[in-house]
Amino acid sequence: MDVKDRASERSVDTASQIMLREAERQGIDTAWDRLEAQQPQCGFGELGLCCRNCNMGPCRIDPFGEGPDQGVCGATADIIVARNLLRMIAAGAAAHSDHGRDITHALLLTAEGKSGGYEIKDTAKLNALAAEYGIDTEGRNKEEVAGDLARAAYAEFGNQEGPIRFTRRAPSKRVELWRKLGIDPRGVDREIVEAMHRTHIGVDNDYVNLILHGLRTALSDGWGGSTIATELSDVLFGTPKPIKSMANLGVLSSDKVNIIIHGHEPTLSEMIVAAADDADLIALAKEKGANGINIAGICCTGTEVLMRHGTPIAGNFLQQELAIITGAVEAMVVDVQCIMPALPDLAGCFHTKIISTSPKAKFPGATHIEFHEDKAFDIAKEIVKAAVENYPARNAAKVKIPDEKMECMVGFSVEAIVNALGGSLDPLLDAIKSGAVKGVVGIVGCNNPKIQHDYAHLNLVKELIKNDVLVINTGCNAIACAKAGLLLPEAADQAGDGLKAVCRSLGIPPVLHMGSCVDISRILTACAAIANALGVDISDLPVAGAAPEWMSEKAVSIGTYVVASGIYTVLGAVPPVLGSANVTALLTEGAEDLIGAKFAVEVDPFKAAKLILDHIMAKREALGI
Ligand code: CUV
Ligand code: SF4
Repeated sequence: MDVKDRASERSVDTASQIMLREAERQGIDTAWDRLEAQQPQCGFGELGLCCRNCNMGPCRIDPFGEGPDQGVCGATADIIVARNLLRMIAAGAAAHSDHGRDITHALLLTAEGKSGGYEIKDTAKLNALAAEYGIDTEGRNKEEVAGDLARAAYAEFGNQEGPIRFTRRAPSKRVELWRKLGIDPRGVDREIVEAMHRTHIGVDNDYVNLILHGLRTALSDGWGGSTIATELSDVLFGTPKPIKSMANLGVLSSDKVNIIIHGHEPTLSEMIVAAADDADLIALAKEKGANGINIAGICCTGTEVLMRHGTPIAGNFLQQELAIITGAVEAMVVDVQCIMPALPDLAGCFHTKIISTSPKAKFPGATHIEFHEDKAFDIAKEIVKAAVENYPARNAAKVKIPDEKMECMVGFSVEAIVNALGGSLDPLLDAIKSGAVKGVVGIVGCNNPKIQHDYAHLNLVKELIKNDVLVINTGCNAIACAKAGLLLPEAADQAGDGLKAVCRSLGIPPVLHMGSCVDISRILTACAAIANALGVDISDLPVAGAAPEWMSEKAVSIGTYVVASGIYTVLGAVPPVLGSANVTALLTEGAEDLIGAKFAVEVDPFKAAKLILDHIMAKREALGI
């Protein structure tokens, strides 16, 4: 196969195709090549049938019924598959929630006057959250209130009993159902510890009981750790409002110092963006022959500063390696999550410095400049300085920046959506009732080289808006849509007549960018508000979720809390559960009776759109609209 064909088979994104051809020309391997080298991937793993939970194993179950049907301890396919899934949920919930905890810590330091440069940016949100937590605001300054809020949220991570605050945004019917099933979540730390306990050899051996705890653990992430991450980030950095920016690798500059921020926690990216404005550092950049400092993001941390500052976004998950191959990146600054361990070796082929910053995430071969919130701005300046000083090492002959970038409009927090609607959700509810908007679908999640890059994301989104479904999105789906021009009011031209008219009258895109992965909490909050306004449960709404190209354990936690919240969810990549017919049936059928929503798996985005549209029409009919 020639080089051109391979690149266009791997991605639908022109900028990525250009860089994939460049990688091939230079003999550089990327995730796509490493996926090929992994073929055939382990069939037991694919089905979820291998267990390493004790040292009598590893054990595996023969899916064809010819080999053993139990592990050494007697664990069956049902037990092994359910335990493995629960561990994936626990890991994903841990990632989101540890992020939330770090934000809480930063808010606490800021409230106590001990942070290195943060300030409380959104007092209105602070007061609204304080009211939710029953914290007194009368006659107190914002630091006092924020201190109490941060301490209350901090304590909830380890909440042994009782509800966690933000779960009570959900309709009372939903909360009742969680209680009845015994899955109303406690603190996320407790749920994760219990998940690890239950999956230890010889503890929980009932697949239904295991999966139920999976729902509870995921709920403690979605309505707990993730919502805390979102809400406290808004207090500290400002609640996003619609703002325009640019997306794709073409945002890299040919004559400025390019710094890419990649990872997740805005505590770091906010400060890097601020430090890049520092007059001394800009002067230093000029002294080194550059025309200034250009910051661009990858993945979720890029999204955080994209929606709050309009910082351009260079790409989504599968573009992290491609960005380095442009030869134009002085530093890629990383913190935690979704950062490929392949980066330092790859950067070694160029002048790019990989700068790791988190004590939790070190990368052999990277430069480690440890970031601490109490000295945030000073450390950020040190990091930016290291990047600037690397500019003279750039080899102009190796620079190849694809001339591809697209304008986008981002930052539709729930508050911003309500604002765009003129102060209440009513115009959206009316549009849904009249059928101008058939329903609302949240499309989220990663890229996965098993699926042509961005293909499933874009086609599912286009198919839905064409059928008058309003799409809200986060994470790597949002970045895919940004690059394709779908996050612009003009994209309403691609929508059906009903949605087109609504978008035109409000001046909004048919695809609303709600933020990073932890901001799927915004989608939960929006669904809860809509359900409460209509006096129904979330599971009654004409809404759905989808993760067309997911890969991370975080996505498993997300999908699970979305379903546990009553939202039908279609996955575009097959999760490792097919080894158990019982677990598969529970997730894709039985869950409906249990919690009013279920999973579906559909790799083809056009068929996935059809499943979602059928679901939405059925929900509309049941509501009598
Ligand atoms: Ni947190 S989890 S690849 S960056 S959406 Fe993107 Fe989003 Fe998945 Fe990671
Ligand atoms: Fe094997 Fe059971 Fe140990 Fe798993 S827990 S490795 S199935 S003996």
